[in-house]
Amino acid sequence: MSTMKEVLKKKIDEHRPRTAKLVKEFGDVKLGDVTIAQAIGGARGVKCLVTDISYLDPMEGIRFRGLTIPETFAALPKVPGSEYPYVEGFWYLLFTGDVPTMAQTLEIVEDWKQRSCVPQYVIDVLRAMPRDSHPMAMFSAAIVAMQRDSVFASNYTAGKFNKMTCWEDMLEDCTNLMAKLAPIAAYIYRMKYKGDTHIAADPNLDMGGNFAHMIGQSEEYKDVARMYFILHSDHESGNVSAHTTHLVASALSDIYYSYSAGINGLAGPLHGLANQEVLGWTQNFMEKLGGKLPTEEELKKALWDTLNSGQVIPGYGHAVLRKTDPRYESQRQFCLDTPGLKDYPLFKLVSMIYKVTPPILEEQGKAKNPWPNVDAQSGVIQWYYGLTEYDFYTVLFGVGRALGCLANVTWDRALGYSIERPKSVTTAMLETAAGIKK
Ligand code: HAX
Repeated sequence: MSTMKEVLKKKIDEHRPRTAKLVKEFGDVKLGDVTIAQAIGGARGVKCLVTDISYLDPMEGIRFRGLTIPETFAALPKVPGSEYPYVEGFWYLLFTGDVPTMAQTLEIVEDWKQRSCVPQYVIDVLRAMPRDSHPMAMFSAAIVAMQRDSVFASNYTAGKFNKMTCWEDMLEDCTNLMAKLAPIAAYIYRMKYKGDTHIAADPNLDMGGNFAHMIGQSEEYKDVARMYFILHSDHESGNVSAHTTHLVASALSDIYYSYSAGINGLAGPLHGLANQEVLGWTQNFMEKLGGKLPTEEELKKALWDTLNSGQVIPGYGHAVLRKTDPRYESQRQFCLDTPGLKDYPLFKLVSMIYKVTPPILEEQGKAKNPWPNVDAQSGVIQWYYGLTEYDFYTVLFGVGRALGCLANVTWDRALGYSIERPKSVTTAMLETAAGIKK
């Protein structure tokens, strides 16, 4: 170990009990308007972000522009022959707060098609990366590579920045980016997992349908893609991916810098990567049992083993929610309504995990929310339709999450929100506030 690392290790070991004591014994002490627990604990519950795109109630769950998930699906124009709406119409709803007509929706469908061609240099960047790079690293690199095409950045550099109208450049960039995300994701998928063979876009399809087509999926999967992208779009602006996008954009960075950063946050196992982790955990467990379904006792043991080894149960818990995530319920309903999926062994196991896990997390007594989040259910649907490359699941999340993040930052620009800059204090200051130190 290097000298510096040794010194650092000693200091960290000395420092940790100070932080733990502050949280445990003095967490409620106020520092201005926030408590010590909030300052150390990831600003949990601090009301210092504003967004009108979506709102997350701890007990009710998400509302997109005031609409619950079932209300959203019911209100938006549907793709002909499908029970699910156009993702493009949902984009209109998030930006404007209005439910679009079919004509307004189709205008966006056409607009995205015109903008959807992925530049060759982006393909070159992807192809230059080692093939075993994580698909989220590829996705992020592809997004930031397109920064050279930012209308906002180019106008800013040319001295044409105008605080009142700069949101228009942001909207232009966001639309260009959104239109390309699903084709980029499809390219990564086919390059990495399908022998580098690619399928051209079908000009007759909407965004969700085309994504299914371009990854080589079935007709039924088109609705899965539409549902998945909408469900994963937004969860108010405090989650890591949305907040990172907002934070980076607050420095007037363009959307390519900002959303690439948001994607990097989404790639964390406590956030979007949890959907990959859930499938990994479930599959490993089933493999150990030789592919058969476990008994409840076997499952309980595996869950306790995971907790006792210091790991989290992926797909369970939430920073805001205090009940089962409605996005989980919505996907569960999809499984129950889909013949074949209802009796699918993996779905049965996921349902058993749903029954067994909350009481175990309650008994352990750490997690404030023992209920499942969106990630606990999404992988089983993908797996059923043959999309078994679970390290790709967070890319799917990233395509959907863009809908909300991009709407948010366009509004940030329109309302001239400030560069973000919370204030830091030292541990010694906290100890003084707590009365531990003079
Ligand atoms: N399994 C085991 N322990 C858990 C847990 C879980 N699923 N959820 C929370 N805890 C633990 C925390 O690790 C924490 O332990 P320490 O005190 O030892 O640090 C304690 O319970 C209190 O945590 P909390 O206040 O309930 O939860 P946080 O707001 O700190 O964290 C997380 C919220 C979602 C990160 C957390 O519940 C978690 O790690 N869940 C598992 C990973 C996961 O599913 N992530 C996806 C969340 C949804 C999402 O963002 N999707 O993208």
